[in-house]
Amino acid sequence: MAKQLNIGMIGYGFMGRAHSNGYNRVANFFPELEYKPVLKAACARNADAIKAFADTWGYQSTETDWRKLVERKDIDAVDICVPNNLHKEIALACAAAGKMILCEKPLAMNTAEGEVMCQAVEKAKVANTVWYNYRRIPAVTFAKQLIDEGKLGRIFHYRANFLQDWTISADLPQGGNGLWRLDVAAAGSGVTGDLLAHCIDTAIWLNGGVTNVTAMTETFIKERTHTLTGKVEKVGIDDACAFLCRFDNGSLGLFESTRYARGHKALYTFEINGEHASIKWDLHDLHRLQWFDHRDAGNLRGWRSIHVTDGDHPYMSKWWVPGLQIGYEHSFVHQVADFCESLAKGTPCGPTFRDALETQKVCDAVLGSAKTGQWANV
Ligand code: SOE
Repeated sequence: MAKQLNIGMIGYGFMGRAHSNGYNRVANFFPELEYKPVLKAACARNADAIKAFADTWGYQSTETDWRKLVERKDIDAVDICVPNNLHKEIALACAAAGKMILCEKPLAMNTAEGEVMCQAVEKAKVANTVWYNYRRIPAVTFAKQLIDEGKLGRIFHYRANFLQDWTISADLPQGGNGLWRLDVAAAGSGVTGDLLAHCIDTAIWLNGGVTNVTAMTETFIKERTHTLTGKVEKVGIDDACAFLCRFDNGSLGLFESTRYARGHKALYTFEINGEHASIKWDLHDLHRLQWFDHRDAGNLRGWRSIHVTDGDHPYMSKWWVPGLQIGYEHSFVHQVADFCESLAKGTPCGPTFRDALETQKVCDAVLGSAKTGQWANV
């Protein structure tokens, strides 16, 4: 019989649902796993809201004080699914209590906080991971395999975008449910930590470390009503950010993110150009990987659109039959599966806190460069 992995969830927003879905479905599709998540408790300050969430997703109990949840003897792993300004305090309490941690991205408000969190989990030797879920979309994992096999050869360029359009209205307040992402005190930054952090995590995973960056940011709407105070307050987040970088392997990077790209809801794309081949991926068409191989016969050369749904593609043998695709939510199921497998093997489940700290360092360098107008080392 599988060993129980008792989960305590803190938070109940969009990500709380995505993670809970991952815990609930993993045992059906990865029945061989030695560990099986059990939804023990969900926690939030609002007792009615968390009760409704717990009932919907199958949590056995609720708490309204996260410290109580962290102290509970029947919790093995805590899922930190709250705004970024609470990650550090909760993670330190979890490490002190010997709890494993699955932390929503970005790891922290900044590198300094992230470093303290890394030291705490490493000292306590508790398993930890950060939910940079896009690594586990099969087409993205497949890109990683192709790169690691050397199929692209030397890499020259890495290009990524994450475009949305949901904050264009000046009437949108900052702060409170969901909209804490617009409040610098809760989020730490805007699109850099929220969206580009995903692109940076994938880029470091696929193409290695970033050496230095030069960036620009803009805040288009300078003041918004704050939901918590009711007052019109200065907006401290970056609405848009673009940066150039050099990777440690000598390749050049170009990244852009905004929440003001009318018509784009969650357009995360990347393109990598290597000596022999190029790859492209697009979150709006997430089950496909575009591949161009210069080694093909000249008269057959062209972009191939690989439908990443076959049994020999990453994770796909766990799902339906070849040709039937999966979606966004499955990336979370995969991360839970990999976390459980890592526990059984006693190996880290990437991105660990230490891996995610690298992304945080790039974000800090980007924001620093945007302020000074100078190149910044990572
Ligand atoms: C913001 O809109 C957001 O929900 C991010 O917070 C998520 O990390 C991203 O995956 C989708 O967009």
